[in-house]
Amino acid sequence: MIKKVLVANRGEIAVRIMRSCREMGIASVAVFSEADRTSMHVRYADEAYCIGPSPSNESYLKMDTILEVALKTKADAIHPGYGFLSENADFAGKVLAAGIKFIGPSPYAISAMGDKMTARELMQNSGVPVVPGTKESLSNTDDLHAVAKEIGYPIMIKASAGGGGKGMRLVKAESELVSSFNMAKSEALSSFGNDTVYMEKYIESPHHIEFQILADQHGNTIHLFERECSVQRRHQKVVEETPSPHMTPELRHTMGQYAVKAAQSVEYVGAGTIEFLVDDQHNFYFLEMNTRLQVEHPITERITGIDIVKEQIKIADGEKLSYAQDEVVMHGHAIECRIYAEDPQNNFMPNPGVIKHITEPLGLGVRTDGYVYKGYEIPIFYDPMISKLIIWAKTRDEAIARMKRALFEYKITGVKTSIPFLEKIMDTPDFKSGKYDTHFIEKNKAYLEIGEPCELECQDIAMFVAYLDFMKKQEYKVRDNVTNKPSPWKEFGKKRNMLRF
Ligand code: MV4
Repeated sequence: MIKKVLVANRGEIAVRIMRSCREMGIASVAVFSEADRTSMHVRYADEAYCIGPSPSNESYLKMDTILEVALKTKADAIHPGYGFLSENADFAGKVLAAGIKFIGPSPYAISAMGDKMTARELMQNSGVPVVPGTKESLSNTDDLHAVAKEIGYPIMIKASAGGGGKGMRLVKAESELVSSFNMAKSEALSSFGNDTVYMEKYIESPHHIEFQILADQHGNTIHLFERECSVQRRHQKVVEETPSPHMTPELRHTMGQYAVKAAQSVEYVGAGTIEFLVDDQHNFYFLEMNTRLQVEHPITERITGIDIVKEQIKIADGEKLSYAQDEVVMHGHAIECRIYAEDPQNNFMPNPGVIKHITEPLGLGVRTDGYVYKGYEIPIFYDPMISKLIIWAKTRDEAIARMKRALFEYKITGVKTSIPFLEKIMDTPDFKSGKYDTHFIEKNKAYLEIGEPCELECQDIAMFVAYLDFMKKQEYKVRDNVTNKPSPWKEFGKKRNMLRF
């Protein structure tokens, strides 16, 4: 029986995991770097141990130090969250060798899926459609031109050790082929220490649609439907939703079956995600498998009512899945917006700093998975995502309206956030109609532009006009109806309007 879980992570996902532990009567152990001494996951856990200096490679990536804490605290299991050591097969192996349960798949499944060419081969052998391309790795001596011609331009060269967009190159014409091949190879070598690359046909305007799967140790594998993740910026997801507006019941059924097949091809155990590229004709191709909990898992939880972290822990404890496939039903529509501490008006530069004020949205259908609090200083060392806003409503249109309402209520000062950018996305016609693909942000650049901050002179005029306006209205509009004190909500609104002037 798992009675104590060490969470080898930080931030919102560490808190998320500990919440399920608490509901299950399981104690949690936090590990933290020096920069995270005051972090929420440290406060939330039942015990917490410092594992080293702030840079990840001196703390959250230190396998032996984390194992030492697990052994010392007699943790029965380790949950790796996402990022950091979550897809490190050596770590999973070390955890198991120490007699501790790893809340995740086998080291074999992690390494098989971590190598993109191996994953492609496994899928082909199980009859799961993959993007047309090469079976073998490409070497300098191959006739690259003949291979590329057979696949047909445009093609993509990808690093086998890559994934998530790293080490990819688009080749539009034969003239770029050799130089792209050489660049891809050297990039792959310097990024992953492995220069194996392969070729795929380029799918022009695909949707990124992924299926959540769950598999227990008794041979049961189910899927929890899809997530549409096509709203991305530089391979970073920005908005995710389920069900996908691009999906039909028939396609969902077919892709769901292939997702289960894909997981079974590596005897997968735990929670995992099968990523597909889907084109406008509803052709779909396996892209990669993520062998961990995903950032966007809450939207699936919201439409299915299944606590994915709880299932992960039960699976690791040897229990059977709590649900058969036909017991998994979807209800309504869920959307997630990722809130980053970054400046959308300055090329999305990370904007770490102290949270001066935070008011999070509440009310029907609203969930926030975050970890920052008033007075917290966001460290510069880690991912700048500070929270996820997850909305549920009966229909997609209502979910969008509710998301806009919740984004309006979300007040953070001290650091710049992506909230204004997310509000723009919710207003974009292509998003509202559901007719968008992976080029959405690029295509709607002009629409998503947030007004430049005013020139100084312009700001002065705006300030003056706002002042006159304020003088005119303050008695009955800007004052709180009950206390007759200036209302902070209305002040917020005013400041926004001033910047738009
Ligand atoms: C592709 C592709 C088109 N054709 N492969 C980007 C992330 C990595 N997981 C794979 N990616 C892509 N692979 C072929 N053969 C287009 C992308 C791609 C993409 C995929 C999903 C979400 C956003 C994307 C943005 C640009 C490119």
